[in-house]
Amino acid sequence: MKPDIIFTGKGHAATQATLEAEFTVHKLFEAADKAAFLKERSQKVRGIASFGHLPVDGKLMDQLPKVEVICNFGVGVDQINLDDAKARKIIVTNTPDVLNECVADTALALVMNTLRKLPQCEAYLRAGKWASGGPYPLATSLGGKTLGILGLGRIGEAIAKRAMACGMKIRYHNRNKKDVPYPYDPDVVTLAKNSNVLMVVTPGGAETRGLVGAKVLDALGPKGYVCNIARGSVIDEPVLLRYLQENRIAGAGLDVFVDEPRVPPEFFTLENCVLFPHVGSATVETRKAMGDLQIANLRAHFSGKPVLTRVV
Ligand code: 8YV
Repeated sequence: MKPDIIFTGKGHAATQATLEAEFTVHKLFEAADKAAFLKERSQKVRGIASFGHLPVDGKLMDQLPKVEVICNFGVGVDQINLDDAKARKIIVTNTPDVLNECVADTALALVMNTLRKLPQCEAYLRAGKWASGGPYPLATSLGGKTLGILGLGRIGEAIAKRAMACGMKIRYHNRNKKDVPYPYDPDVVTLAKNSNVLMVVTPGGAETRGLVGAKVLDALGPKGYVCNIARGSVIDEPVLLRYLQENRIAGAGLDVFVDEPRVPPEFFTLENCVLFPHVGSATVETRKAMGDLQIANLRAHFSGKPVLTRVV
């Protein structure tokens, strides 16, 4: 008998196809009446494969009391209430490590594009302005600048390596000092003060909500840049928008937003920011690796083995 699992969102197609072959899949995201959908399946669903932003909280867990495991597609599990899962003895897994290099590539691209304004340069050329308006205004070099990494985990370390190859210096702030060759700052305001570019890599969720707000942006100052590869929620988005509009910081590079895929349209007309549609891990290779890990976790659990990458 195939175990019954729920898909919370439309996700990686090949991963979902494999899961559909091995499990009896119920697509919550397609249900018009979600409460009725869950009620009908409440006694048979034993697992959740989470894709995307739909909150997986105590309310959902209580509607599916037979759930034993939640396997997320993605390293960030901020949409899953881990305390609620723990209280119900539900195992949660994610897809760490397999995306580190890819996300770090995107992070470096954000820094480079934000300081050098390369997307804006290209738009200038495509708009036919080069011949009429002359060269695009000079941008800012990466070399010699300090990249302050907020959240020096495995992805942060991969970003540091890349930034150093471009001649940047690295500092960081984490809750705890690590055994790494980079200077540590005791809080995020100090990190911002000591950095030219602040790179947000810290996980999303209640603990980091709005961590980068006015005080941090003031510390960064009018020549400072902020880049975010983590979660939109870590930055106070309305404050950031105002600081960009008023040139109170030099620029921002954003791969993530508070209410994705909706982005406040006021960002679209600003010259001092570079915007990516959450493509940190978005390559064929990396998404396959993430899907394989999610599948492996589900297979392990339902064949009575320990899961591979347990969060709680
Ligand atoms: C993906 C991510 O965009 O792993 C994460 O936490 O944010 C990204 O890699 C996401 O998981 C895909 O739905």
